Amino acid sequence: MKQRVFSGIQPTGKVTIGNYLGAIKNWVELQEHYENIFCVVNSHAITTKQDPQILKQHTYDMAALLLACGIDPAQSSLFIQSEIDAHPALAWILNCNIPMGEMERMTQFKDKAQKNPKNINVGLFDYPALMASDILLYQTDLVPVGEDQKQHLELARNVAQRFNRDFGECFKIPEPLITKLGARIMGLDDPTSKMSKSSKAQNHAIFLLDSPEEIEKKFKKATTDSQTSIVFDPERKGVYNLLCIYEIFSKKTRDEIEEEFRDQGYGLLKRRITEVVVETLEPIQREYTKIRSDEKYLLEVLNQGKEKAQSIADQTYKKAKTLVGLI
Ligand code: AQP
Repeated sequence: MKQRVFSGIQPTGKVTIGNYLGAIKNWVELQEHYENIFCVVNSHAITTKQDPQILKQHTYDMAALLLACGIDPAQSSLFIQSEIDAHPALAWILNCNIPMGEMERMTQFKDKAQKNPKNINVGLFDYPALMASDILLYQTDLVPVGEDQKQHLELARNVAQRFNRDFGECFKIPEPLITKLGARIMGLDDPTSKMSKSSKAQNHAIFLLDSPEEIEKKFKKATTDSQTSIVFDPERKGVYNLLCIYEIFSKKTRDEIEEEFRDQGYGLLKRRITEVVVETLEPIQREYTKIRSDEKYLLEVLNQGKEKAQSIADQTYKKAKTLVGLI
């Protein structure tokens, strides 16, 4: 029996190379080793302001893009979170078993609240309970997590352990799946902040569906510094970020890269990054256009994913409901 992996991504904007390198690429590479459940977490997306029509479109775009990146429906179930009612239903039961203090410690809420001061809603605060529900519903063994999600996974583990102790065995306790190259990609305009799909800043992110001209323009404008050497120095945030992006896309070692750019300027570095990113994204973009124009195929894949996911989710939810005495 393969171990089960669960992961999700929010359709909150156009997918960035940060999402690709930090999450999607790893999902694709891992998928043959595990039983995989991947979810477009659109219910999480509404914790920040969304235009309903655009959200709907981004949800299907995201599903098509995941397939274009290599998520294989024969190996992985892919579905849309809001299509399975057990997600918010279990989140409610979990809510009633999470102490306020534990939830208040979640640092991502503080970050997101700072970024959205006009819309600090209860859902944003409660996001980790819905995420715990997503994971626990599927009796998940492993969750691929980046640095910023570690705390949420810990909360999911805590609530599962408490629930099993207080009401009886119900949930598998999920473990983090730490991947080697889970790089955190920073904004090209500001290398001190994470590259994010919902950022509105110009030249902040490279999107997976950007044209070669857009990619070239954004890398050209990327923040560097006034030094001359091109070396992996985390203190020189702009250059370090570009080198990390180049490292993953080019699959070269750090020594090879430093050798390649010895006595060279940032112009060459930016040209080489542009080349390798354009070359990598080109087949993904071609595949995306094909999949996105075949609505029937996309809906078939999502339905098939939903059916498989629903049968597991319903079983877990029913058990949790019975254990707490709900009819
Ligand atoms: N810059 C990044 N570098 C590496 N990994 C990243 N991820 C996101 N940004 C980077 C990873 O992508 C996955 C999907 O994340 P999400 O959609 O659930 O939300 P997020 O982490 O909040 O992603 P964004 O792009 O920053 O979205 P918004 O702008 O809506 O907040 C996660 O595995 C995440 O680690």
